[in-house]
Amino acid sequence: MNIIILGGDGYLGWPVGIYFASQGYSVTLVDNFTRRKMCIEHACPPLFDSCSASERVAKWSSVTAFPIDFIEGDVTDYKFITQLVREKAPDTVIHFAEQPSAPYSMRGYEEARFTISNNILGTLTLAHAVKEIDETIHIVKLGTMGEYGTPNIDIEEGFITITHKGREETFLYPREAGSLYHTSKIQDTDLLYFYVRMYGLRVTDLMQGPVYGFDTPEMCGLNEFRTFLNYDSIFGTVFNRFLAQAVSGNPLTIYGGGGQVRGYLNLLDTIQCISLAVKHPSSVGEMRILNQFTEQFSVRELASLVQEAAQELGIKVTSQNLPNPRIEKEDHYYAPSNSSFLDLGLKPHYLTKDRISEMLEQILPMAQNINPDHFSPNVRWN
Ligand code: USQ
Repeated sequence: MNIIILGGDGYLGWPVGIYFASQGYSVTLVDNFTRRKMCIEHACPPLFDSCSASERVAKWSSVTAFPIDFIEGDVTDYKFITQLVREKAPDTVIHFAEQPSAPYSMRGYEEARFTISNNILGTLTLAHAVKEIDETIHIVKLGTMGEYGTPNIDIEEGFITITHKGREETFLYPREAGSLYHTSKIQDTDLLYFYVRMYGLRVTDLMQGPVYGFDTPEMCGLNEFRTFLNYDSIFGTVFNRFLAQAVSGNPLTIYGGGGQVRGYLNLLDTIQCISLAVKHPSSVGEMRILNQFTEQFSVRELASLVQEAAQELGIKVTSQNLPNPRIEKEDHYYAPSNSSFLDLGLKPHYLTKDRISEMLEQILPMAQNINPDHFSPNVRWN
């Protein structure tokens, strides 16, 4: 199988790429280094000093039996994408090449504009290129659980059947974003659904919750093969931030009351889910939407789990409730379904105390590199 991974230099793209390469797939990673550039621009260094993308790929290809191809390019460039898809003739294109941060998208007009244009145009460009070249190519697109928001009813996987005045119809599940980043993902889903209905594309759209973790077996514990992990308030996700705060002796930053519930998953389970989606593709003309998380926690619960695991290692960790920089519900109903991946065979790595301790131990040697100035939130929604 021949796979293109757009956004192959990112937090998820790289570990997913080396996983598929190790499984014998022919893998092409594509990236324009937006994430690296944004981190430099906003002075948000990653936890592990990763070498350049080309050095990392070259090292990978020289020490493993699974070479990877790397191409620099922009997913919003139609000429580039059509040439790439024609030349590589992939079975699957995995699309991660989006601006992934909610706080970044809410920082100001330029950031909002970049998020909306990069994300929506990237999806449009890919869908249009696939329609023109070969509509049987399976597009696996990373969406987000945040597309649904936190409604006061159960969340289905993608669609909901509504009976209205005695008639029935199935629609995309209602969406209600909490940031411009999440809004861009909603528009992506809508665009892809349009291309599926009009042109018979085959799409899997993954509604993923916040991911944590940084280590996969393919990295062999080598720093050069680590993923691009942020702990700052713009690009770091909450659990990864809590790990960095814990090992560097800083209080865990709970926004508001900490009752915000989300569906979380281990990086290893992101890889499993993507692999299951690729191995069990949607049909031609099918828009399949799968909820991608394994368990749900409130922010408060996550903080307690980290505190307990740290205590077992002899590290005392405190927490603080900061005024919430975001506009979001802090006390709400949350009941999303996630049975599809379990039915496909997902074996979740749940967040046990042992797993948290292991992650804390792995990043303890980095503690002196962590800059606590990056912990306090510096983007407010209003
Ligand atoms: N939060 C804290 N303290 C922190 C950071 C975050 O309490 O130091 C809270 C936030 O207010 C929010 C929750 O933790 O209620 C999750 O925040 P997050 O920064 O981990 O996640 P979010 O901004 O929603 O975005 C992340 C990824 C995004 C992905 C999304 C999945 O950056 O790419 O799509 O998780 S979801 O949250 O389900 O929409």
